Amino acid sequence: MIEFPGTEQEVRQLERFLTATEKEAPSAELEELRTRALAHAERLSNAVSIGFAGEFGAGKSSLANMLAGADILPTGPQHLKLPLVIVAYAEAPETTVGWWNKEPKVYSGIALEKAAADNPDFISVGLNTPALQEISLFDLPGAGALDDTYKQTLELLDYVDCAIWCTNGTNAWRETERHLWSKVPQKLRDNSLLAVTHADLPPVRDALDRVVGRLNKEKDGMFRSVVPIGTPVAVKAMEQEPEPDFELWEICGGQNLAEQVLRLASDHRQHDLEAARKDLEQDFLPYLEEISGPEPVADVDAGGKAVHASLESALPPLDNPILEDWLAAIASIYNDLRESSEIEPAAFLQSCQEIVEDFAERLDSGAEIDPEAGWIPAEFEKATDLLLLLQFESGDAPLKDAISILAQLSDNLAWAGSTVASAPPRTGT
Ligand SMILES: Nc1nc2c(ncn2[C@@H]2O[C@H](COP(=O)(O)OP(=O)(O)OP(=O)(O)O)[C@@H](O)[C@H]2O)c(=O)[nH]1
Ligand SMILES: [Mg+2]
Repeated sequence: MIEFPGTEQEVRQLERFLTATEKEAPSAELEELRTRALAHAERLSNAVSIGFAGEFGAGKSSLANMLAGADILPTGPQHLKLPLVIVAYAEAPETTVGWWNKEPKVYSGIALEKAAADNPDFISVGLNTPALQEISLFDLPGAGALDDTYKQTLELLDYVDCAIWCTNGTNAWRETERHLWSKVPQKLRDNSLLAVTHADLPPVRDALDRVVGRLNKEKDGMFRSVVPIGTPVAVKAMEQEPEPDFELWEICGGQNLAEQVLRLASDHRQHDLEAARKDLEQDFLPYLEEISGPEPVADVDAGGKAVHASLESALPPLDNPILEDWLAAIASIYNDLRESSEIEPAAFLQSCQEIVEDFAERLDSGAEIDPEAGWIPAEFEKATDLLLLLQFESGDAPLKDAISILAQLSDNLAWAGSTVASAPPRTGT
């Protein structure tokens, strides 16, 4: 099973950086950091796009349908003439008609024919298929050897992260295809597969080992791998009732192709994720730390005792609902810790950060604290950033720091959320 790496935490960190720096005095350095952070956030928030390209009738749409698990794209010689069609995730089925230079139009349901009549530059079909949250499919129009469609294919390939070049196994990897593919940027070629279609047809099947052997010798610098596939057979195997014919699915190449596509997309995502983490660690989070002020000067050794003391100082219960919720949230982390001796430091820090972040939002939106304590929501925001930073450090020290931060915030809430305002001195985090 290929795992698709999650991006939520990194996206949240990037958004935090972007929000926190929005109102900072502009400078060339900050501008460059923000542009970079925005690009990472966009990349990690979108599905990885896979382009299906190849000459006319090579089997692009059939293959995209197979992977989408739906008969969405028209196939065969007589089909409706379509521009680029994107199959992507949507809550409810919808069809978006798009142009490069004007506002799109949206129809509910799957309406390819109606969309094509608008003469768009591209059409996007939204389906409620969970896998499409990770991967979107770009079905390109067929490429001809010598006409404008050749240029159009190259232009559209600019929009995809990975590609599958479909070549018809009856006459695989012709000179015209090689010529077009040689113009594709190396970066995309490194993220592409060569799918040899029609592998189910007897003449292709009989010569398959020899053909794939030849293509494998040629593939270096061109494709990650060469994958034969008999698409209609793979579709039939998956449609078998009461359950798919897994043996047939494997024999016709469906299993291998699906695995290779998933691995391609997941490796691409991992690569983007690592690039974002590197920038967060080296640039964005240190910058945040700089503008959020120094780290808290807390009695680190006091550790859990500090929290204990703060709990005691919060009792007997005053009329302070936000503090009660806060203490319950912290108690739940301690319970998790007690129940599992193997809890990872990073997971503990992340739990702390999530709770602080939730309360920062709650404080921002509600009137739950003393009007005089308007500075406290900012303390929670700063603490969220600090807890993020601590996740990049090793050893026990970050855990102790995190506990001190929680203790400090408890003190703040004990004072600010109480209707009996017995104010302690205003110490910042
Ligand atoms: N036997 C067999 N037929 C296939 C295979 N792949 C596609 N076909 C058939 O080949 C024809 C063309 O397939 P499409 O999926 O429409 O090809 P396409 O590349 O999208 O074509 P254009 O969009 O017109 O360029 C259809 O009749 C498909 O049923 C395959 O692996 N095996
Ligand atoms: Mg097609």
